[in-house]
Amino acid sequence: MVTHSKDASESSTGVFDAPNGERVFEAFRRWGYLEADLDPLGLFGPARVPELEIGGEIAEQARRVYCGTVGVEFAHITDSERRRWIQERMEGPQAPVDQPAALDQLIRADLFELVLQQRYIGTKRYSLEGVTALIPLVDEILEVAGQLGAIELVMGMSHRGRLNVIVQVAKRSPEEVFGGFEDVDPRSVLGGGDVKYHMGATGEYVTRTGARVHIHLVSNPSHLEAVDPVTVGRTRAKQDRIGESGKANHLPLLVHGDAAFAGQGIVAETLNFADLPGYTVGGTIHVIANNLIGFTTLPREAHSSRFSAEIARRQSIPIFHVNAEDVDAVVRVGRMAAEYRYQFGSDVVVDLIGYRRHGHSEVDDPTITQPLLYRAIKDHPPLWQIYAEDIGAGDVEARVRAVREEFESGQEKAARLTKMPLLRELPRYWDGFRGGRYKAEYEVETGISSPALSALAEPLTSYPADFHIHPKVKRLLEQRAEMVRGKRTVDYGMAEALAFASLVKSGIPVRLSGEDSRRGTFNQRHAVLIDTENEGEYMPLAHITPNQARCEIYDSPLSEAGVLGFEYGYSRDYPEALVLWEAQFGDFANVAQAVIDQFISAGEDKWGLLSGLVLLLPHGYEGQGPEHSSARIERFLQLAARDNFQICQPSSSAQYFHLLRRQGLLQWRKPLVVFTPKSMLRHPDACSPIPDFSQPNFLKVLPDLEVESAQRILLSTGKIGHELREERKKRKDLSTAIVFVDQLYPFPERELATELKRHPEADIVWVQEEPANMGGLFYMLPRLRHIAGSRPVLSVKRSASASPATGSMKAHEMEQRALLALAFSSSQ
Ligand SMILES: Cc1ncc(C[n+]2csc(CCOP(=O)(O)OP(=O)(O)O)c2C)c(N)n1
Ligand SMILES: [Mg+2]
Repeated sequence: MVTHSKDASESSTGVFDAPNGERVFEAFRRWGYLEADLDPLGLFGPARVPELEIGGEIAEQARRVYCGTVGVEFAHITDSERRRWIQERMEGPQAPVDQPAALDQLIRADLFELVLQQRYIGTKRYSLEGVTALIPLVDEILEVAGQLGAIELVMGMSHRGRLNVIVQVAKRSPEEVFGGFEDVDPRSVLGGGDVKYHMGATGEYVTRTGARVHIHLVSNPSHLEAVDPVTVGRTRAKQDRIGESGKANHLPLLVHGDAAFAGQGIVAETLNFADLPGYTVGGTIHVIANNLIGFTTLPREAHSSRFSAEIARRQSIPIFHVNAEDVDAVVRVGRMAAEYRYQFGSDVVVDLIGYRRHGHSEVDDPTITQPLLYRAIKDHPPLWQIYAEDIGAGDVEARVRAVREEFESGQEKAARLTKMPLLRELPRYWDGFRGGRYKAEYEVETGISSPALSALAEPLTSYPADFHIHPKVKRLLEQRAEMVRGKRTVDYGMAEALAFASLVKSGIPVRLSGEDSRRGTFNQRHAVLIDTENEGEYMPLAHITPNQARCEIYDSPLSEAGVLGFEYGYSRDYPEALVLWEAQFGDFANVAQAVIDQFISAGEDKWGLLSGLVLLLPHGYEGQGPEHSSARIERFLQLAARDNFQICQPSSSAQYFHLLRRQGLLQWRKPLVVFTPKSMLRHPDACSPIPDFSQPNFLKVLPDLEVESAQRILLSTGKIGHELREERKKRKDLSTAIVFVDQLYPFPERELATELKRHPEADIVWVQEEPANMGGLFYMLPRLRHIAGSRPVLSVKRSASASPATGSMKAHEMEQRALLALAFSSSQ
């Protein structure tokens, strides 16, 4: 069991009865980390591993390598070359460490916290003390990465030590960070902004060999680990911008808390991106700033594994546990981790095990919950003192005094600041894009002439002569060709393909990902054709014109929070691209609620950061049950304020086409939530004739020009509007106008007012499929009443309900009939 070699498994006396050198080493390579000396306070005692009860000189040698202050888990890595690489690094000669530099970093890191503590008593800063070795660790990673081609470190981390990292790694001046504590001019951020330990920062790091590495610390919310996929997505976009050398140039580094790493599922989702073609970044370096506590919770209650890092073991990647008080070992692990990442394009985990000097924050008293632990910590010297003694640095007091004075004078300067310092610069590719309030002047024409549409349809419906096409797909492509020739109306699948094709043709890249998005959940997209003989792939959208922009469509892993976070991140660093995430059904978007709430809806307000991400959320009541009916329109409407995003439900394929093009073409960069159809994808009422694609614009409100001076106006959005039209036809009703609200937010007040004026005598009725406590009702009624003046505004909806829809198809149909009947008759 220790080795896979023949003699070991067949030995009748057992592996350990007759140890030879190799077998002994194998045992330590596999189990050594369990007996390693990893905890500075000795509270996390080593495990006893019977397999390692071996005597002799060789065992002692192996023990020195694998049970010292570094414990590496690598026996689970499937590729023997990678295992050998780690083995050689661990067992071979150790690289020298620049000890004076490391000492200086520790002094700076600890003193920074000390000055903050003394000057801003009673404020939270989430001190790094206890894991200050993070700074020399990251320094070494940067040192290596700088030599191997990195021009930027994209870093995601939470609260712990963040301010310290901004000064020691991003190299912002202490004065700028202290400025955040001064809370200068609060009026400038009334109702917006964010706390100082969430704001992003950028800076320049110059390595000891003179390489310059840009540091980008990503803005993050309090929601632990939510920033992980965002950071990886941002990195991927930066890499894609560069092309070939991107993966070497932009290195992602995630710093995790130990409790959060073990507890938050989004960590697993992010780790899972590592080798997926649509998501890989050539390796992320993960560092767990492991203080063996999460707020007041100890590891034994935080994870069912010995180490918080174990979730990473499902992947074929190494985990280096290292005692945060052996600084030389920490630096060496930093070197190995960075070299490994560059050598194999792999993720790697560094578990930096230390302690937490103060309470969770500095206003928290940890002696209430961990009295003994904090008694021990109280007398424990800071790391720079221990290290200075270890390396015989002699008198460091002068250096400590100088650093302290530097920080104190920075603090004094900060106290005189009159404006809150901004710690980051935006990359140039954001030049020219706008956020803030919507202005009509931003609008662009989105229509395309018929000949131009035909020119796009040709490559969209073609494939190489030797491609073995599936008969159903062949038929579909023939139909799509007929749509553009005007023989049949255009469905949503083709409308979307035309929108994407037109954008890539004009140089705007398109990236779409979601579960089963290449074919499409509803068999509607077929963006990638599969050869029936050899499963070869052909993507027509990649063959529109020779110098077109990139079009990428990926089947995502089965994750919402992770994937949506990734795509949000991607959109942050590729504003020129149309970036879309598609939910399998709109319901599932709530699995990513934290990404929606914390980033997509609030990112601009909190951090001034824009995104043009599109969410495609299939929505509609079709009798499929409580799930698969609602994308929760109400939730998005509740989040909408100050034009933070756009919420639309295009009622026809041409409207969908114009909406997508508009999002790709507008300078105004705002997230776009689109409620997309399911049964209506090919429904004749929602399919548009080709001339509609040449109309100039997306219409926020679709007027009803069939009826004049109506007695009743039914306002609705999405599928129900089409059902209302059908019902009207059945009833031969000539006095009811049906108006589609295709853009719910920003509220199309002017357009709706025009429609209400068109029928001045009519009753106004908002009709929705959703129950009374859901859908657009709460949002629409006050707004409609505002523009309706003295005219009554009624509503028709399902009864309020705890779940979105009934589980019975029959009940659904009855409800739907009742809704339609009420829409034409109700007077309440
Ligand atoms: C998703 C989420 N749940 C809960 C919290 C509240 N919270 C903030 S810090 C913290 C403890 C974090 O422990 P750990 O991950 O070990 O990091 P540390 O603070 O020890 O560095 C908790 C529970 C949060 N911020 N995010
Ligand atoms: Mg912790």
